[in-house]
Amino acid sequence: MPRTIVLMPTYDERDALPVTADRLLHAAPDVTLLVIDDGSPDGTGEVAEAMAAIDDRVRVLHRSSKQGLGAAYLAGMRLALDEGFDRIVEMDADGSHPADALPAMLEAADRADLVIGSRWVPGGGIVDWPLHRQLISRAGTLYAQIALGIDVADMTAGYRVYTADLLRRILADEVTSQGYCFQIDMTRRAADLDAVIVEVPITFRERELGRSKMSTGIIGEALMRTTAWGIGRRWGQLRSAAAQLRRTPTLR
Ligand SMILES: Nc1nc2c(ncn2[C@@H]2O[C@H](COP(=O)(O)OP(=O)(O)O)[C@@H](O)[C@H]2O)c(=O)[nH]1
Ligand SMILES: [Mg+2]
Repeated sequence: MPRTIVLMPTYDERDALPVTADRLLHAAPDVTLLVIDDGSPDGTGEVAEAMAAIDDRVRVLHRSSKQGLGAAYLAGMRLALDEGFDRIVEMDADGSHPADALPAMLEAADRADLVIGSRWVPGGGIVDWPLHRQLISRAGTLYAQIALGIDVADMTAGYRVYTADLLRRILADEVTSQGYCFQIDMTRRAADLDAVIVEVPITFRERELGRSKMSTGIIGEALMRTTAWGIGRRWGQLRSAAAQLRRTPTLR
């Protein structure tokens, strides 16, 4: 059986984390849960330690300060690969990602390199999310889809399963995205490596506990980087098409 680790980044999630972890470990009892806490002022790190003390499946990675979601995930991913896990899952700590969808996502990973828990495929959706968040997410993923020319409906999704093999290949290059564009960046890199990407429908729920860390700075970073990546991708496609034309012998 593949060894699976769930990476769960936390920043000020003292109340939400235990509930989310409980649901996860019930839905998927064989996984290891790694909480990656950026020195949360509210004591989430200590809450995670208390969970780890009574459950062998729970581990904690403490980082000194808030360095963004991307950096937290990258630290967790390196640890997961170093320790030989076969499946690496990304999941938010706020309960937005349905734990009961994980078995189906893990099963899908038998036939894919990257499985995305997707809100924007038939059968997927969102519940209780304010309209402005829905619009940001919808517009963001649509813009990324068009700018990058990648056929993934939920490019910014944070509920994912990576196979170790794909993750190792992606991380062979340096990834520097900090905020939510980390997800777009990883999708783009997977597509560039011709990974098989499968979307499994999920219902995403607005958090009931704690508050969102989304900010306009994070949205700005995503917009700027996605635009630059889109231009880079199109330019690369143009150049290889031109090279192809030059190689084609002309008929006389
Ligand atoms: N370690 C760490 N976790 C973070 C950071 N920013 C956000 N998170 C976590 O990432 C997950 C998603 O963040 P959230 O605020 O719910 O974003 P939203 O769902 O887009 O509103 C949650 O588990 C957060 O606690 C960060 O800088 N460091
Ligand atoms: Mg959230």
